[in-house]
Formats: sequence, structure tokens, C-alpha cells
Amino acid sequence: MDNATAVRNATGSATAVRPGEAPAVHAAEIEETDGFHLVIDALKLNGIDTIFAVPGIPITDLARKAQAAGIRVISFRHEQSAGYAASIAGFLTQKPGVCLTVSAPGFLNGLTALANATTNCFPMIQISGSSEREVIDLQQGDYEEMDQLAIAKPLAKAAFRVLHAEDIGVGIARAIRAAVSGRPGGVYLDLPAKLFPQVMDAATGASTLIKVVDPAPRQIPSREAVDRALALLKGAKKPLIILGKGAAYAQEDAAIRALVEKTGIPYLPMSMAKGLLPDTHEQSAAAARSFVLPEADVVVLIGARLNWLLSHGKGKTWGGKSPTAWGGQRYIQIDISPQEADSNVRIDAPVIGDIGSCVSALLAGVGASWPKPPAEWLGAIAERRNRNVAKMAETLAKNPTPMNFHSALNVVRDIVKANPDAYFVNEGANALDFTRSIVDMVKPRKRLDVGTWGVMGIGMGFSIAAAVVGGQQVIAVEGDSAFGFSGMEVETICRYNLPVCVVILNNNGVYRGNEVNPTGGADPHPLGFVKAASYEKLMEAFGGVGVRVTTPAELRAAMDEALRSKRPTLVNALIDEGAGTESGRISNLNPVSKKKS
Ligand code: OXT
Ligand code: ADP
Ligand code: MG
Repeated sequence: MDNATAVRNATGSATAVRPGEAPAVHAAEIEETDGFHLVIDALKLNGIDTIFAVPGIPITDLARKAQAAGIRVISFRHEQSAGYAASIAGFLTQKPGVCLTVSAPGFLNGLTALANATTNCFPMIQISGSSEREVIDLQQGDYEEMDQLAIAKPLAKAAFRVLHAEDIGVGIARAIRAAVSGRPGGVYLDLPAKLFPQVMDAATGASTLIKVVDPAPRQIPSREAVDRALALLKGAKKPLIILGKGAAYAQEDAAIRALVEKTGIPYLPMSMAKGLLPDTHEQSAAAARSFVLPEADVVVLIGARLNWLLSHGKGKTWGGKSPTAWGGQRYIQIDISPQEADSNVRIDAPVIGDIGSCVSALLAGVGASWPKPPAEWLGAIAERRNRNVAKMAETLAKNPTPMNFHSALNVVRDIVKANPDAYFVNEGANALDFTRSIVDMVKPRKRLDVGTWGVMGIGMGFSIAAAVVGGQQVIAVEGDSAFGFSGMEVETICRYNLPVCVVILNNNGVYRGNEVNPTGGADPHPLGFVKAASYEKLMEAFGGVGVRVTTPAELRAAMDEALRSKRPTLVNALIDEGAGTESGRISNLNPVSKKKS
């Protein structure tokens, strides 16, 4: 439209205006915007290009218009999966992953994922439509009535509500900052139905939007903290570095690797930090875990909390004389949260700041003359590691009938090794724990799993997000129970034609499938499922490829083909139903009654 400006009226039709010519202004022809468009514009302005959603009242049109405006809207079958997808997208990209839910039940379905994001320090924003404030507050029984803000607050890092269209820019800016600054977490943003159709003139609306500057500011550690840590580390005889998923999140891979290699200190990756340095690295102590933890004298925690996954720094795992006794280790803890130090045991040298700044500051103090750890310490670890690796190799070489976790995972291990760029999603109990130690990761942020809560149900949401934001093949190794929590999302995988290969290690139940109802009654045992269930047909139902396998050779052929074709594939690997143990490797956390029946 030459020399002319389009003026959009409230119905969306445009009329041409010549320069110097005043438009015939009817009220209806002033360029207008509304709550829907302001939300979308605010997200786009801040680089949010994907939304994970389940549409419905009152956010149906928001999803529709977001897609029309060029945002990728991935529409799920259940909000929990959409939420998990958003949270892991946040972990992978350092941008808050956005999950869009409807009021009350949809909001609650998504809330588990929001709480999980907060617990795991993943940046995420759950945007939920909600019902009329006035009706909710008087408890008059509105459609899907619920005081969502109050319910979300204790489970989120922050929670906000926007009532007026002119506050949308601020609301989204606050949500973004809260999600990614400091320790990342889940943020709830409540948008009542009445907000969306609120109209204001477009120029004023645009002026209310905020492009967030420096959303996750660097936090530089103090000189004293760095010197204190270096002094402690220098005196160590048996130093150990533990890398957690905070280290993976930070995307400071080169600096972390340089610190590990320049100091020569052995390191232990927590589950989602596997691959930060390749698992095959000679300084990896992963295969000597139960040896290094109690033996180490100075432990450097980088983006890892001393929570249950590290036995709270106490007890037998750490060489403590009783289950609650401290093992005597001294700790350096690098973390962005100043409150993390001393949460379980004394931290002698907290280094508070972002991992990039902290690791770089330590590196600057590690000169060429830095003493390598004593040879006896490195030798003892190598010996233990080699012994465990050899034992594992022996087990993996076996080919029992029926196939078991090890013979199946031996195949997965080879395929992951040959496809290092593939994302690797993993959940279950035995299906998780065996996989973690058998399948090596060689690249950072590729292994995505149940995290801090050990939560089942992340599988398909994580897979979808990894394929969407990572643009790579995904392999998901799932326990049959774990898969059931989000299995319907295979339709989503097929609908978006994502390169996801789901492998179910199917042992007919939770932990194993061979327990029977002790009463002899008709009801099945609470841990057992339908025997040899045909999960592959679920994928076939939506146009994907389903394969049922009973041998490692068949599993290999099916996975090879899945990765070659990049088609959505579900491989139902039937394994020995008696192979699993109670709760996998965490049986110690499972109280068991001593009383007979
Ligand atoms: O040093 P040692 O000798 O000890 O050996 C260690 C390493 O040195 C060695 N290793 C190696 N050896 C050789 N080579 C290599 N490369 C190597 N690497 C390591 O191996 C061992 C083990 O090493 P690891 O793993 O590092 O060490 P360890 O001691 O295991 O570490 C401790 C932990 C705590 C860090 C680790 O165990 C861990 O990360 N655990 C996470 C456990 C977890 O989160 N589990 C999930 C929850 S279980 C339960 O809650 C389940 N539920 C309930 C439920 C849940 N969770 N959620 C919801 C929403 N509802 C309900 C349910 C329903 S699981 C579950 C379903 C289960 O059934 P499925 O069918 O899905 O699964 P199956 O069990 O397969 O049937
Ligand atoms: P893991 O389960 O792998 O041990 P956790 O989730 O327990 O890891 O710990 C992650 C830690 O990393 C949290 O304490 C969090 O505050 C911290 N963290 C996250 N991002 C950063 C960052 N950019 N810089 C410093 N610390 C971070
Ligand atoms: Mg199982």
C-alpha cells in the first residue's frame, strides 16, 4: 500500500490513509488491541516462540491467535505433559518454557509440572485462564471456580495475577524475571477471562509492553569466597567434584571442563549432568560412586544440592558412623542461591554466584603450578572404576532368554553411542536406574529424567519438548508403568510428526510383574499390569510405527530403523517380568512391613 498507512478497525478490516490526509475517524476505526494480542505481543517481544498448551475456556482464542501470530503452539492431550514439556524446554534453552492451561481442572493438571519445575530449578511460566474474580471471591459457583493464585503460590517461585490489559506487559516481564533470575523456577501467571477481551488503543497498548533487559543477571562471587575455596581445595588429599543439573543448565561447559581438567580432580556427574564431560572421560568417577563419596576429603559441589540424591551428605554413603552422622568431608559449594549452603551439613567454602562467573574465578586461581591430586587417590579410583566397568561389561555380554534390563540396555547403549546428538529421556524405577549407569552420555543436556522428585510422567512431555526446541532425534527409555502416566501423548508425537523413538522396557508392572494376589482372589496384584500388553498398537493407532520385540537383535533392528526413518516409533520390548527390584536402586527409601501379610 503505497504512501499509505493501514488503520485497522475493531473488526479487523483495514482502510487506506494518504499522508497528510486525516483519516475519517470513527470510534470503530481507531487502531485497537486487546488482552489476547497484548499477551501474545509481550511474549513475542521477549523471544518466547513456543507455547505448550491444552486449549479451552477461556484461553482457546489465545492459542488460536498465538499460532496466527507466528508462535509455535504445541497442543497436548493433558496439561501435565504440556507443563513438563514447558519446564524441560526452559532447562534446555534458559528461556522460560510457557505452558498454557484452562481454569480450575486444567490449571491443577498443569500445576504438578509447575511444582516439579520449581523443585528442579527449571524456568517455566504456567499461564492459566481463570474465572471471574468477583464470583470466585464470593464463592458463588462460577464455571470452573477456583482461587488459582492462592493455590499456586506455595508451589511456585512466584505467582502474579493481571486484571487490567494495561498491566499485561508488566505481568509478563515480572513472570520472566522471576522464572530465570537467581535460582530458576516455576512461575504462575493468572489471567482471568475478563482480561482477554479488554480493548485499548494499539499505540498505548504497545507502550505498556516491556522487553526484559538482562533477565538473568550474572552474579559475581566475592574475592574472599573464591580465595577461601581455593585454599581449601589446594590442601585436599582426596578431592572430588560433583556436577549437578545446575551445572548443566548454566551452559558453561567449556569452563567447567577446563576446571576439571586443569585441576585433575575426579568428578561425579549427577544424573542430568551426565555428558557435561563425556561419561568416557578418564577423570569420571561415576563407576566408582560408592567408593569416592565416603573417601573424599574435600568435595566441590557445582550446581548440585546435598539433598536425598546425595544422602544429605550424611550416613553410610559418606562414611558416617551412623545413618545421621556427617562423614567428615569438607565442602566447597558453588550455587546461585545463598540459602543453599549449610542446608544439610556445614559448607566450609560457599561460593555464591552464577556458575560461569564462579568457575571462571576459580579457574583464574588455578595456575600451571596447581598440584594434581595424589596418585594414590587417582589410582584407587581407577582401580575401583575399572573393576566395576569390567563387571558391567561381563553382565552386558550375556544374552539371557527372556531378554532382561541389561541385554536390552546393551543395545540402547550402542545406539546412543552412535547417535550422540540424540536427546535421551528416561523414567521408571529399574528402567531408570539400570539405564543411568549403562547408557553413557557424551554431550551436555542430552539426558533428561525424573529429576529431584523422581517423578513418573515426564516421559512424553520431555520427549516432545526436546524434539521441538532441540530439533533432534529423541530416544525415550521408559518403564511400562512410567510410560502409562503420559502414554496418550503418543498422539501428540504423531500429530506433530516428531522424531521420537519410545522404547518401553515392559516387565508387566511396577518394578516387576510376577507378584500375585496373596488372597487367591480374582483381582490382580497392585503392582502388576496386563501381561505382555501391546503398547506398540497405541503408536500404530495414530499413524506411527509400533514394533514388538523379544530379543536384543529385534530391538536393535527396530531402533536402527526408527532413527533412520525419524518416524514416531514405539518399541515394546518384552523383558523378564521378574528382573526388577523393589524401587530400583532406592529400595532403602521404601518402608517394608515386617509383619507377615
Ligand atoms: O559404586 P557402586 O558399586 O555402588 O555402583 C554404582 C556405580 O558405581 C555403578 N556405575 C557403573 N558401573 C559400571 N560402569 C558404569 N559406566 C557405571 N556407572 C555407574 O553403578 C552403580 C549405580 O550407580 P549410580 O546410579 O550412579 O549410583 P546410585 O547408588 O544408584 O545413586 C544413588 C542415587 C539416589 C543418586 C540414584 O539411585 C538415583 O538417582 N536415583 C533416582 C531414583 C528415582 O528417582 N527413582 C524414581 C522413583 S521410584 C518410585 O517412586 C516409583 N513410582 C512411584 C511414583 C512416582 N515416582 N511418581 C509418581 C507421579 N507416582 C508414583 C512408580 C509408580 S517408580 C514407579 C514406576 C516403576 O515401574 P516401571 O515399570 O516404570 O519401572 P520398572 O522398575 O522398570 O518396572
Ligand atoms: P542435581 O539433582 O543434579 O544434584 P540440583 O537440582 O539438586 O541438581 O541442584 C541444582 C542447583 O544448581 C540448585 O541449587 C540451583 O540453585 C543451582 N543453579 C541453577 N542454575 C545455576 C546457575 N546458573 N548458577 C549457579 N547455580 C545454579
Ligand atoms: Mg515395569
